[in-house]
Amino acid sequence: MVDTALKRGRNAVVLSLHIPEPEGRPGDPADFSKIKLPEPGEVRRPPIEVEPAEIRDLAFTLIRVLDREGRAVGPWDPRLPAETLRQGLRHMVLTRAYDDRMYRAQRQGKTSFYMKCTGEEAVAIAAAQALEFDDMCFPTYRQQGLLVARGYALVDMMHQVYSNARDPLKGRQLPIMYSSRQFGFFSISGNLGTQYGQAVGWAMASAYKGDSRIAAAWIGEGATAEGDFHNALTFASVYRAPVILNIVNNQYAISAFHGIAGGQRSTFASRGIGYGLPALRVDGNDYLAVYAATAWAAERARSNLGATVIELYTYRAEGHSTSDDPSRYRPQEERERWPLGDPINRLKQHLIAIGAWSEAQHKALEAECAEAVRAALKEAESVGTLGQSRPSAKEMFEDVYKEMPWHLRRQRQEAGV
Ligand SMILES: Cc1ncc(C[n+]2csc(CCOP(=O)(O)OP(=O)(O)O)c2C)c(N)n1
Repeated sequence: MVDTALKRGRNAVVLSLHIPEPEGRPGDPADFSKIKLPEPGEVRRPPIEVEPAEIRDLAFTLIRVLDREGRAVGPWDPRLPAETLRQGLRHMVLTRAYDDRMYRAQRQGKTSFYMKCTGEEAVAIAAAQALEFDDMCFPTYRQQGLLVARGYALVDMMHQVYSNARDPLKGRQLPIMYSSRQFGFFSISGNLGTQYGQAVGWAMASAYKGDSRIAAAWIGEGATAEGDFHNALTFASVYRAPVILNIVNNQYAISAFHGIAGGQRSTFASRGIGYGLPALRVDGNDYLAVYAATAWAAERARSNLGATVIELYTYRAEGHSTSDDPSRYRPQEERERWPLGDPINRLKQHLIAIGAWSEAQHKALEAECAEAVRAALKEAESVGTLGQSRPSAKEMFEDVYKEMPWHLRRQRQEAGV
């Protein structure tokens, strides 16, 4: 037997683990000075036929379109009509108003749980607008903006959050875990990462059937540490699945900063490189950049060129959920210091810069969205909030078995429903 102690010698280095540390803790100044930002318009836009190996650098930079003055610059400017931009702005303002109101409803004891997407609205909304309505979305709990942009009724979202008698999901999901086949919104899963494999599988099936629809999936940067993420990328790459694989890097996974998922070692976009996938890193608070990158990836997918990984670089402006208090683990003024600003303010500023919007119109839009939320809430609460109203008990026996087994028939009889 070899004496390993002897082989190593006396001066062997004592092994230690590296534990990533965030830049700041509560009480520290918010410091984003280490973030290197290319200028807006600086990053090239390759043709969709490009070989992934030729664009590896795009996984380490940041595609930006909007500059500080609100101008759209560079090759990624999607040159959208003002009407599309105004629609995007409306969807974002409405999503924020909905989130604010439902957060308050939770604090008032009307539901058990709520999650906002504040500061990340462009991620879902610009993508929804760049995709076709019948493309299939596999979201996380932070892409409620997809439903809003696709025109799903706010009141139905509220019924779901309240699990009341009109809950479209009949009380079978946690609040905010929406699902709508009709609106191409796959059931949100509480188990992080599962949607990635499902999206790739759905996209493979679409190609296998000779369909024309593509899939898009979203995952948080924290959940990229799950095996599901890596399995999905393998299949997406091998079979050139028509799917867009979005990674929403909002810097935090509850209280764990991005470094715990590997964000200090490399960019999240760069994970695509190992799988031979094209990977773009995009300013997620820049509505135009998100739209342009999604459109690029969608065109690739529709041309049988396969999957694209997109890291959307953004910031979770508020708590993870109503069960979280970010002041316990991050510096206070981070939100104000985030170098890429707020997606709503930036699109608003752009529309004003091109003469297609005004402060007065913006105020009116905010009031209109607040009113739409208020009216929907009134309707939802007339049915009932959590526990005041519930789906009929007989629902729990339905939709699982084609032929109800004898023991369930008996239980149903015993329950008298
Ligand atoms: C498989 C699994 N592991 C852990 C959790 C608990 N959990 C819920 S949300 C969350 C953080 C996810 O962070 P991230 O993926 O970055 O997305 P974000 O919430 O920031 O949008 C964790 C750890 C879970 N729901 N499922």
